Amino acid sequence: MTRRLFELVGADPARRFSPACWRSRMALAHKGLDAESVPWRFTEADAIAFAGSTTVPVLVDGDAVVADSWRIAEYLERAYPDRPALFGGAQAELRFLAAWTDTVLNPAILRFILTDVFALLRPSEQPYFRESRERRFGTTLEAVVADREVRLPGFRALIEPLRVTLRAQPFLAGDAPAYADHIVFGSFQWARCTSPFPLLEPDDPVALWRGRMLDLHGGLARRAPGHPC
Ligand SMILES: N[C@@H](CCC(=O)N[C@@H](CS)C(=O)NCC(=O)O)C(=O)O
Repeated sequence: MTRRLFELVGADPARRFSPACWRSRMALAHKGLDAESVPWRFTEADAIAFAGSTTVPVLVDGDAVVADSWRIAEYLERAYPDRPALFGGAQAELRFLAAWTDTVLNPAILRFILTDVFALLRPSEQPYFRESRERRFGTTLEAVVADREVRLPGFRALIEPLRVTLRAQPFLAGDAPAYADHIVFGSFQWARCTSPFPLLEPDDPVALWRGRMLDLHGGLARRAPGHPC
């Protein structure tokens, strides 16, 4: 297969857990495209240097090399215009959703799953992860997650806009899923693939939507190694 997607893994190459990589994996599936998964680890900067990137996802599609999940979605929309649309004319508005997810939702989720992510990494990667994340948070990984039970109601309140939207319609994009859903789903799939911590009540409209997303494309995301939810 000439199409390859570099996806973040830890010790287990089958456990793909990056939120940004899941956006791209779901975007590919949305377009009806498969891509060989190339497992990539935090300490393997050299392996993606050809793409001019230090982060994944990186998509190689024939001669095209595209890094960054947003750029990958734009590329797929441009290269495969006859396949189901990702943006549906809402590309400009979706920038806000992506920015909210990157700067509000993902940092909030990370404070619940940080030590669980650490535990999934190879021993050789753990020092990089611990040092870089402890520098970012200004404290230990363990201290970041220590009060997660106490913070749970605050997290559930934070995602009220998702809940309100999903009470009114089955998907963030409307009646059918599209890139709006893949953006946010990547974050909940990141949590599911790394941590047993229950972020959502089972009857939360966001949890019910997550279940619908897990079922898409023959259960592509549900089959991925993760925790039941
Ligand atoms: N804006 C980028 C973010 C990519 C990103 O931060 N990827 C993470 C994995 S989710 C990564 O590769 N991190 C490498 C590191 O922290 O060293 C995108 O959406 O593609």
